[in-house]
Amino acid sequence: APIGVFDSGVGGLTVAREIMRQLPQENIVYFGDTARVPYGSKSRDNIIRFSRQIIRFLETKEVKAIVIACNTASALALETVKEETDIPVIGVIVPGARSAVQATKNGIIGVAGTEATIRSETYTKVIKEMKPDAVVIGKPCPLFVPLVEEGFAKHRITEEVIEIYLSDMRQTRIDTMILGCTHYPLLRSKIMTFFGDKVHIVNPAYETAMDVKKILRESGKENTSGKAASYEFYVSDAAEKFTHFANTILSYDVAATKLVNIEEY
Ligand code: DGN
Repeated sequence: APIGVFDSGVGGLTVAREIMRQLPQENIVYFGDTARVPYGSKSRDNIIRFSRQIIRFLETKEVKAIVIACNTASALALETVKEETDIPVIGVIVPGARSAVQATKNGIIGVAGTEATIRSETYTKVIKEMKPDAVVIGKPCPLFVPLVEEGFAKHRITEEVIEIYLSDMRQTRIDTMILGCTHYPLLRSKIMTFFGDKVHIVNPAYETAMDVKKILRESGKENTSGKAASYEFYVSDAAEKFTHFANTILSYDVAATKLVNIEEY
């Protein structure tokens, strides 16, 4: 059985990529909700409704585990939707928070994410459960998403936007910074340059893939068939644009992406 991975669009491919790297034998069914992206500016009720529909769709693909690659959906919907299915559902927030708590020395942690993720304060709550004396400084950076999607990740305009959003954070004493949105790992090198080497940068995708590995191992559900893994990609709109973007970030060749009417689920 495959692992289901979903996101509001293309960004979750950074998480899928990490699962491909760390679990090269596992099949993946990816769903990107390109018709309804961005989630970062939507209400909690809609993010829960979208996540439910996608989980129902992934259930028809008989997935053995579901990874919510989207930070916004992990922050607002995970707790609700995981109670509604027997399939293990893994979000990116707990793994990202754990990695930051392990890395920080002074306990001051920065989180960049969408409006909805930061407003929900889910990262703050989860970090404080692990480390009650931690100080968490959140910053919404909504323009990062379209910059990445429009191919401006390496452009100097992105450096300016990084400076505008993150200058205040640089004035604080954070020693660890969570890239709390699927797209931000694609800006990692520019963000690292901006902060310099005193700040440790956390990519939650990496820890999430480790968690998936652990859960499959503990439940005896690892794929041991020895066959090469297969990957399927579904979206709710603009399949060709998705395929093109996927091919810029995955080393695997995405030949075609299928369209799904997600409102039917
Ligand atoms: N995938 C979203 C996230 O990780 O929060 C970012 C894209 C969006 O929906 N705004």
